[in-house]
Amino acid sequence: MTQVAIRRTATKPSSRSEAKSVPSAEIPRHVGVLIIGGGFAGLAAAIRLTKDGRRDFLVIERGSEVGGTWRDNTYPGAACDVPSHLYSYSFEPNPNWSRSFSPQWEIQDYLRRTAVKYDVLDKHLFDTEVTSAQWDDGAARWMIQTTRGAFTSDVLVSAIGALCEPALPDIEGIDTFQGEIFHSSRWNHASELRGKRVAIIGTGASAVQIGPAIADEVAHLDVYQRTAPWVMPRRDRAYSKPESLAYKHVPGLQWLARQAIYWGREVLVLGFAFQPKILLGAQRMAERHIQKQIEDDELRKAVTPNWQIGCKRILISNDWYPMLTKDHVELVTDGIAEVRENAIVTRDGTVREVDAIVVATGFHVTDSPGWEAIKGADGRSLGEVWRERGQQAYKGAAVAGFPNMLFVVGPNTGLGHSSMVYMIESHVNYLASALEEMDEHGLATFEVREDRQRDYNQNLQKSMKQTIWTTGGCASWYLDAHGNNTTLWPSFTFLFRRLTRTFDLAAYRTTARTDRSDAALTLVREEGVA
Ligand code: N01
Repeated sequence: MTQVAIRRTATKPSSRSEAKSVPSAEIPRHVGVLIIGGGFAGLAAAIRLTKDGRRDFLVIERGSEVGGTWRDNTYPGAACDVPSHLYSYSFEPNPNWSRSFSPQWEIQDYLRRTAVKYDVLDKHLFDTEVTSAQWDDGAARWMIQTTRGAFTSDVLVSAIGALCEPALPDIEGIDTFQGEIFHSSRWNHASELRGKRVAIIGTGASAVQIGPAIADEVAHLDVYQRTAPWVMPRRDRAYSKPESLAYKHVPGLQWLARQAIYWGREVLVLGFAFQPKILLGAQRMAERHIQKQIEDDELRKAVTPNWQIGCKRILISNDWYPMLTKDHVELVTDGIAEVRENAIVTRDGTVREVDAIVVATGFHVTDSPGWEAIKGADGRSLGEVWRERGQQAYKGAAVAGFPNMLFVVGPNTGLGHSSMVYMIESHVNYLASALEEMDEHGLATFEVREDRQRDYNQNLQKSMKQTIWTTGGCASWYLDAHGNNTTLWPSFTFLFRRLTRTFDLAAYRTTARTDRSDAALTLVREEGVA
């Protein structure tokens, strides 16, 4: 089997944030906190540290500007499927969202403006990749190698995110394809699809946005569907000028809108996590969406999933089904057997000639190659540790064996129903609280206790058993190689907020600085402080 290479061409250069980052002459080689990743999570952490008066930090970002997944996913039709009044920072409401579900460029622009406004760009090192991060127990520091030299830090923050490493299909002959081929998150804007025969592999959240956006331009479109997704109507609309003005000038109005969206979505947790039967109403609605938009019985059958709604991410689109009914669009449900120089061949032997292939096959979520680079106290990488027992952390934030390291949204912090920005801000609270505790108690190191991590994850996996993601009869990227859901938070998000409000020192082993002014850090092992 062969694999297609990742094409890294997608990012459109930024007008604003590229202009500013750490001046080369002033790059610090040791910082208090080193943050990997400058997406929604890394930026939130940088802003919080700055607000707390901590300027001894650095954000290392492999892209050329802030934005992470919103910088990378520039494919046609890219937009958020969580309303923007909720999918934005609580401390930075934006009254000017153009519509309820903002397009990618608008979110990216929001992130650029926010980074400028909170004056954190001079703490970012762009176009720099972390190649390894190793905990040094003797020095009580992280030793970080990057493509721009070595750094050390007291605390390491992983704000890498789950949807950044494209998963490429392992299909026979795919690397022999002679036409254009690229992953949805690495869109090649130099490529001209107009008038071409195009194939999309995959029918997930990315594909249902890409398909309708390119269908009318291309000569022919083949959509390769392995598993039919549930698709609901997209209740999107443009905001009027008076509405935006009201959001801007009426105190509390935007906050109220945000609260209404938040609680409207939080109710869904009852169905996802506690009583999946509640979601059957939503499934009937999705079935009616198919009936209304597709007349052909064969096609209706082909797009109707055989698993319960909610088991995988629920997609929203008003133009996916109408697109599939167009004469020049074909939904291919037979599996792909091989790719040739100019064609895709399905298992039934049909050869479909194609000029370009869009690979919309998702991301490495539970097996990210990024975890291989981070090595803990015993020299083993996160990848090695997590391959053994599945990816897990205490409160999604800390991993035993990896001292002084916190995630901003790690394992089991993902959501299927609401805004990840809410989870990000919860974890940023936890990080800020950890740094306060370190200061207050004069700590050199903290490391979560193995038993606390184990108990936390056992309870979490117990809750997971009753969720729709386990009982809904589907295979999804939420599950890892052991069959456990190590990606989603299985409860109400306000409970996660409460859980991460303060750093609970009792769950950690700590060491104190005997002499806080001593740079060499003489360490005294303690058995917990709180
Ligand atoms: O990826 P996916 P995505 N041969 O993993 C198929 C977020 N997101 O990029 O279902 C053939 O969902 C796979 O088939 P199957 C959001 O959280 C948000 O679309 O595994 N097909 C599936 O159909 C989302 O969940 C937004 O059987 C193969 C598709 O490829 C996450 O990103 C927009 C295959 C992959 O779907 C990922 O979405 C976009 C193979 N070898 C993304 N391998 C918004 O906010 C995989 N597939 C709007």
